Amino acid sequence: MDYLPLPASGTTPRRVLTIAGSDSGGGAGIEADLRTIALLGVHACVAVTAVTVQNTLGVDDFHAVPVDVVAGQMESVVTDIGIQAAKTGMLASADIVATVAATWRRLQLRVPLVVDPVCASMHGDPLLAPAALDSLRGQLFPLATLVTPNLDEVRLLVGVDVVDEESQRTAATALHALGPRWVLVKGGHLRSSGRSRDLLYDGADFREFDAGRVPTGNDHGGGDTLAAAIACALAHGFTVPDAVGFGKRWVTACLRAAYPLGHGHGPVSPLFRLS
Ligand code: PXL
Repeated sequence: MDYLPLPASGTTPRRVLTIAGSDSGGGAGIEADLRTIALLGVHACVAVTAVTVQNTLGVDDFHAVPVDVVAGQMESVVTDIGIQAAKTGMLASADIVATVAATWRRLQLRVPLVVDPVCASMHGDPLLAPAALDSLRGQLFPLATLVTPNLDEVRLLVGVDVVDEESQRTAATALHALGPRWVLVKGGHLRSSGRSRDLLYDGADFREFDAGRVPTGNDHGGGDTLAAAIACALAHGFTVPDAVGFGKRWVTACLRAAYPLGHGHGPVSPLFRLS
């Protein structure tokens, strides 16, 4: 596959800020973001929102980081290091969602923002308080360059049950009305299809991104990996459709390289890049 340009040794790479939660099992969340961002030759900065107590079998607990510490991490990074793109993952609470949105506005950030509206783990463990959905829709979505919900998140956010291409378009239209510049409705959880079809919408045109489904039980961190790769491509100045195309090829390669871990679901893996 094609890759992003690598920085010459000793030169400052592009920087992406990930605003997300930590997964102690190292499969998803910030840990997945860091692997992808590093292996794409981009420098990752982080604003940790929550610390989860988690292994491959599920999330047992989490501790949300105080909102002033979340805002402080964002401000500290952008005022010194500077970023060319950002992404959000697990935001845990309505207060954290509101803080991230208010801080983004206060710092007058003009770089692309990818919002992965993480609501639950693949095991169904909640990672976002239900009361935070309003803040996500009303405060963060209008700031987003791109939102990347899976089908469960689509149902929670706009109440549309995606079962086919028509309902996928209905969902994309409803999500776009909430204010993001672009919407990517990921079809990967449509189990009936042998393909993984994601639909990108900018309020005018629908674009499809299609890949063969990779049959693996080890797909932990797939959504995080996709959004992180898209953010890296946007940091390099790609258009949103080109960045989404790149991210889709990257996550498909990471799914093919996924490995078993622990007693549950192993992670998708960008480590193939090292061989
Ligand atoms: O994959 C979504 C996700 C994001 N962030 C954290 C997670 C998960 C899924 O489990 O634990 C911290």
